[in-house]
Amino acid sequence: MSRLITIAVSQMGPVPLEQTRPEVVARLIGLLREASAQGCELVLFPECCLTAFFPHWFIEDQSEIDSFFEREMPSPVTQPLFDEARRLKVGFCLGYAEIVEEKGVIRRYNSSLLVERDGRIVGKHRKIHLPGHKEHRPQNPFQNLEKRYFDVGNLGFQVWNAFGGIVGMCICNDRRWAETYRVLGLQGVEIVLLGYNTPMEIPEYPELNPLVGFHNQLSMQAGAYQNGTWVLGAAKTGCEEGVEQLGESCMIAPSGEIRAVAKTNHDELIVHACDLDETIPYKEGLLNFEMNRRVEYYQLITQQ
Ligand code: CDV
Repeated sequence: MSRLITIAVSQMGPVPLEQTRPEVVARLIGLLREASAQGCELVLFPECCLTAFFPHWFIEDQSEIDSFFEREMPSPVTQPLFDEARRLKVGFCLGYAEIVEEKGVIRRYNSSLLVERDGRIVGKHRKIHLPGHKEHRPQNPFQNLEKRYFDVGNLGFQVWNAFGGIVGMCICNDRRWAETYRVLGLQGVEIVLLGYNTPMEIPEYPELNPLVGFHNQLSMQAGAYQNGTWVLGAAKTGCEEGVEQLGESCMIAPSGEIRAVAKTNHDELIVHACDLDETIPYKEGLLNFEMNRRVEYYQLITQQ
C-alpha cells in the first residue's frame, strides 16, 4: 500500500526591501505554476516570505514595523495567489507576519497558513519559540528582534486532516524543540511543514557558525524519526540586505533520511513523491507511542 502525495518545497532567494508585495506574490505564483507543471499538489513556502526578514533590523517607528505585517489573508494583494492555487488545484503553506486585534489589543504574530487545493484555508500556526532578544544590540552585525516584534503564538501545535493525511505546521525556531514534534506526533502527524530564515552567523556564539547547517538538519531529522513523520523545511536563503542565510531546504522521510535537498541559494523547487504510509513502521511498530511510552515512569524518583 502507498499513499503518495507529490510535494514541492519552494526555497526562496532573498526578498529585497525594495521588492513590492505584488512583485513577491508574482514570484510565488511563478513557483506555484512550476510546481504544478511537475505534478505537485502542495507547495511549501518559507517563513515570512512576503517581505525581507525585518527582525534583522532595529526599527523604532512602529508604523514602519507594521508595514511588514498582513492585516488580512487573503488580502487584495495576496488574493491572486489563492486564485491561482485554486485554478491549478495546488495547495500551499505560506509564512507571513500577521497583525490582528484580539479582545481590543493589537497582536503581532509570526504565522503560517495551510491552504487546500480548492483554495480553502484549513489551518493556521503562530510561531511559539521566538528566538533572539528584545533589546537593540548595536554591536552585532544584524539583529534578531523576534522577541521584540512578535507575540508568542497562541494556537498551540495543531494538526489538520488535509492532502489525504494528517498535517501539522511549525515555524523556523520551533523546529529546534523536541516538544514541537512530539505534540504534533501525539496527534498522529504525518507531514510537518515549516519555513525558516536562518542566518549563517550567530553573533553571540561565533564558534557555532560552522554548525548552522548541521543543526538545521539534525533537529528536523530527529523530529522526523522520533515521531515517524515526514518533515519538510523551506528556507529563505542567500544574502538578504546584508544578512547571509542558510539554504539547504529539505524533505526528510519518517526514517530520518534526507530524500531531497536544495543545492542553490536562490528560488529553487525540490520535489518528492512523499508516501504517507512510510510512517507506518514507526507509528504502528518500532516507535508505537501507545505500546512504548511510559509517561507514568518518567517522573519517578528512585528510592535508595
Ligand atoms: N527565524 C528564526 O527563527 N531563526 C532562528 C535563528 C535566529 C536561530 C532559527 O532557529 O533558525
